[in-house]
Amino acid sequence: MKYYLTTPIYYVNAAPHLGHTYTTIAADAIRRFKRMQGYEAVLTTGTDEHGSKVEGAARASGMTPQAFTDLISAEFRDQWETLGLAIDRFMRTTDPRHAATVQRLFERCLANGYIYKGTYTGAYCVFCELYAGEGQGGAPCPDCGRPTETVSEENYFFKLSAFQDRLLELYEQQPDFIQPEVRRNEVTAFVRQGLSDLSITRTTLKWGIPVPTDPRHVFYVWFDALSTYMSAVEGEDLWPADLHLIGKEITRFHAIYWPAFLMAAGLPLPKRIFAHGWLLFEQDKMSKSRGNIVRPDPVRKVMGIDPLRYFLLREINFGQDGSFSYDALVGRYNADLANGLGNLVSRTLKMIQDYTAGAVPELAGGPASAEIAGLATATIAEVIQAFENFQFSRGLESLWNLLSAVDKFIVEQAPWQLAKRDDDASQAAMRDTLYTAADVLRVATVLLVPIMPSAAARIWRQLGMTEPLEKARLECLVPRQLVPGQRIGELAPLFPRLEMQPAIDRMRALEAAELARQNALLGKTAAPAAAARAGERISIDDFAKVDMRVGVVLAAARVKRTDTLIELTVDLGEAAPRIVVAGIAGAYQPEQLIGRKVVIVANLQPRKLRGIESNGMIVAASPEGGLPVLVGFLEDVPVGARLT
Ligand code: ME8
Repeated sequence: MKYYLTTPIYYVNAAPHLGHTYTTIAADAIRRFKRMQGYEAVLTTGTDEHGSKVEGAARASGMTPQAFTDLISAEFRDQWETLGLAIDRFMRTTDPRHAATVQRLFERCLANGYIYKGTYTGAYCVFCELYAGEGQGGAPCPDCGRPTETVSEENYFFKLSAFQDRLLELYEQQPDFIQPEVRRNEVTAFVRQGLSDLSITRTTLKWGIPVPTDPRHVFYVWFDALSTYMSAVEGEDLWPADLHLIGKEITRFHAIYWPAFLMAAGLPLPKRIFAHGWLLFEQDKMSKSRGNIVRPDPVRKVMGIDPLRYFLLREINFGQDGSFSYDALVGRYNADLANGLGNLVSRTLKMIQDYTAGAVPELAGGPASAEIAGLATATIAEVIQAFENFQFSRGLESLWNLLSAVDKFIVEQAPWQLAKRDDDASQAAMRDTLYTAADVLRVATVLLVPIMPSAAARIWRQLGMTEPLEKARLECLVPRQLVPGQRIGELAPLFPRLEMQPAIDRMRALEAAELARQNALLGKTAAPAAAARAGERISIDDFAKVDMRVGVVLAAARVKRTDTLIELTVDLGEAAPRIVVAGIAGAYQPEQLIGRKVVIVANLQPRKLRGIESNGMIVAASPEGGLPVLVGFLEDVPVGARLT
């Protein structure tokens, strides 16, 4: 019995961050869960390496696209390995095996009459690589809000419009094809409005897979990217996929384009697409373009990867958006893992060591322990059911309710008092309590494997279990199977308590170091590198290249959907005022800036920030760890004066 699942293949224009990690951890948890149900589960991930954005990123870092993609793809692969994620297939879109699959898919669609050549003129968002409809560009991109551009060129088109009815029928007949429900409804409503044909090739671009019948064209974005799910398992008996796990922003491509491509090619469709919500950080979607990224490795170094897995899957309802914060992470770690699970394990096993000479005692079968066993039976069913539906948080909540019930049971039974009494009834009750607690820990450990595989393995060893944990099957999991007489293993702390602030400070410091490392990798000027160069001398000619001028702020407004940017209209004494976007919203209110004299670097190349073209940069002091302070003058200076 196979179970084939995939994550998106991630763009290599950014290094891996916690957003990518979230999906990949969830996929790894599902893979482990399916394996414990006896499936031969196979997980594919990989990297999406073609397209103009990647070409641009490579250029910006002074590398060839191939060298650049090799580097960043390896970064993803290494990241998953460091985090101990069980990836079975890692496919790159630059792999020749992948090109062969894309070309075959195209040829099948062509042979079946679903491909034609045409001219497209329309609005296109370069950032999202998304067509925003026919006609002229300029309007905001429906996804990111940046202005679209007008494009016109000869392309190969895919007849997406021919699939409207078949897609609606698919959603109708297989209600769980798109999950959760909210995404299914969105997609259905979108398809009902009618579908336009889709341009799937480009002649302007070189960094892509050539169209087999017309190599002047290369495949563009989604036809190429989606095929990875098949190319990764070409020649194996794994297609169709059982699950494509994705973030919600790419639902449309997976739930509309992908089944349509496959229908056109006469190939089997994936069984399910599950689109989870966004991981937010500082109230916004965590993403490279917003610059609000956290990386997983600093967290791993401070508390291990299992607590991060637990946090992400417990804290956020899978399918909905949820926030990441260091406070919440450390808070949950201490409450649920250090004080909760970790404490219950160490307390129970320590008592077995002290009161029953390190061997699991016999079960005497009192009513209180029977109640716990009953609760454990119900919990097993609840957790399996929840995980089956990817409701990790709900499953973990049930499991922690069981752990709390056992905690309470231990306190009520007070085995430390029973142990002191010599009578048979007290001794039996003490043994009953310890057996029951240890047995629930065995049950909980098996259920925890998908979520915290290494912690589960450690608890398993401490319980002295001899059966390999990998062999445990969820359908065989029943309470009261712990064998009396089994010697417990060596005890060791599982989740040492963390001091909140020092732990956060350490993660932040590691995060800064990781950011600098990634920036250096991408050939960007990282903060530490700039500081290192601070001692270097430049010539007067170098300085003369920088045109700094005095300006006065005429208008200022916060840029929508950011906490950092202000759009300034600045008069530099030129024919028309300029728009300058500055990251100073943390330090200044827009109204404070109006009428203020500022210094602008006037000869910088224009740069788009949040869709707004910034023509210059405001000069400010940037104290380490503090807010920016704008440069100003004690004496009056005329607008347009040059700084020399
Ligand atoms: O879209 N919250 O690649 P990508 C939750 N190459 N998930 C997040 C996230 C966040 N803040 N940020 C990223 C692409 N993700 C295409 C996919 S598939 C054939 C091609 C995760 O690098 C989430 O899974 O932009 C999201 O869908 C994916 O990373 C986007 O990765």
